[in-house]
Amino acid sequence: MDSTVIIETNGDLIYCNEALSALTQIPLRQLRKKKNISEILQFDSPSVLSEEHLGQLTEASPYTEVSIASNTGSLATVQVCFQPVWVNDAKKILVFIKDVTLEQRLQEKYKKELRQKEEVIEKLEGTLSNLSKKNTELDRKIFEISLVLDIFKILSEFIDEDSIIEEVIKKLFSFNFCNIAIVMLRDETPNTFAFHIYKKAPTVAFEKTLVRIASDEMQYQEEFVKNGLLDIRFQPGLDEFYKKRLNLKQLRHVISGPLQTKKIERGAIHVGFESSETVPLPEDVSLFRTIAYQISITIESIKFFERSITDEMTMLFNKRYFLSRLESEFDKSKRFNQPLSFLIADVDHFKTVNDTYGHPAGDIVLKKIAEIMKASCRKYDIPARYGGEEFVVILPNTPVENAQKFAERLREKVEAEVFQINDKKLKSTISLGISTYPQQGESTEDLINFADKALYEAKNSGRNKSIVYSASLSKSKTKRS
Ligand code: GH3
Ligand code: MG
Ligand code: MG
Repeated sequence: MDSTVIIETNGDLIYCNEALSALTQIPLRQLRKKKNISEILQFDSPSVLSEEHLGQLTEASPYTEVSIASNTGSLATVQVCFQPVWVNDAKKILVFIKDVTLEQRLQEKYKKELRQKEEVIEKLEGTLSNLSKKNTELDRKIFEISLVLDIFKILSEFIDEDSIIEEVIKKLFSFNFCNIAIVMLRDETPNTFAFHIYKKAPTVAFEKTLVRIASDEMQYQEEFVKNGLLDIRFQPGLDEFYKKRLNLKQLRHVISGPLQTKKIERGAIHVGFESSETVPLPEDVSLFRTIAYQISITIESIKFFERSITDEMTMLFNKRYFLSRLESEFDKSKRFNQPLSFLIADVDHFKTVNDTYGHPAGDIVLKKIAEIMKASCRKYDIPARYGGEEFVVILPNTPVENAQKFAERLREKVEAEVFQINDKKLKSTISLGISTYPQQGESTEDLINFADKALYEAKNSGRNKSIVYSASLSKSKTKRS
């Protein structure tokens, strides 16, 4: 219900109804004690309530918005209309007050809810875009972790430099990390670098070409290794080098990963995309350089290990490694019930070679015999230098007949060899003793001892021979006894 107030033209209150009390929350009694309407209604412009204005009113004024005092002190907004009436020729004013606060409150409530909804939507949109960003980051992390894990697997499984590098490149290609890889390695030829160029190919893992470059053409490369990522179109020297010398005409962005550690400096691997606009990300550069560093560390430890098990002069395995392998191969043969053969070879009258041609000539003969032995072995045979001019070979899963055939082949090859020492040619022979598990020997010591006795027999019965140990030799001496 609207509030109704009757006032004199000077604003003095004559009457007000209960609705006004409800609107203002001022008890009716108190309201009726108020003298003038200006104590209840507060216009921005006081002239609205002035006697002049109200006295001149001849008809109802339009509704206008105005603040109204309340018991709580807050001001509500109402709409007010002044209507002149004449009572016994005296002009009175009827004031109609419409409560718009409810409507306004509803509107405000609605606006607030709308604002809240907008905020929720805004937050949701933020969360969504954050989620999609996180998703992209997660995809990248999964990519990096999978690639690094696969590469670590390669590094732990493969035990030679070439296989490690090629397997890693295959992996990089399969992850579409690049479609070109250039492996730059110091060559055996002095002052030369070998560039192994790998191109991703549709049917095979890669196509490979080799280009040898003299090191005085390499100044661009060194700079490159330091920088990590280069757009080679803007490196005039490098651009020409890649186009003309390496025949890579459409390569643009190249990441370089040095193959070096604090102790070794092998070269570098460069990767990129040929015939593609793909620009590597900064993360790609650091990821690749980490991979290259891991490859370098692995190669370094492989090289150290290889050196620790190799006889430097003959490049066969050394005695320490041979003894440990003999133990493990012996155990394996026992476990899998397989034959294991073993042979010792000793160069005949080697002292005479030294005495006649000199010690360096003797060395050349030993190296050549070692070469022959290595070339005659299968992948899983273990040839080693036992000491001085004595060699041994472990022949896993080999019965005695095959071991003897192998020994004879070796003996014949050495016999046939013409050793070239400067301008002189000389001939040499070897004698061999063979023992086999399980026919002979309960232990590795037995195998060595019996092969040695057989060797002694070969020497005693004329040299340039191979003899298989038999029980009849049990009483005979060993070569070194
Ligand atoms: P046999 O037929 O009985 O085996 O006669 P041999 O002269 O080979 O036997 P011996 O064991 O008396 O001589 C081995 C010689 O091998 C003695 C040693 O100086 C030589 N020798 C050992 N190691 C090396 C080496 O690394 N280089 C060279 N040049 N000679 C070596
Ligand atoms: Mg000898
Ligand atoms: Mg000897």
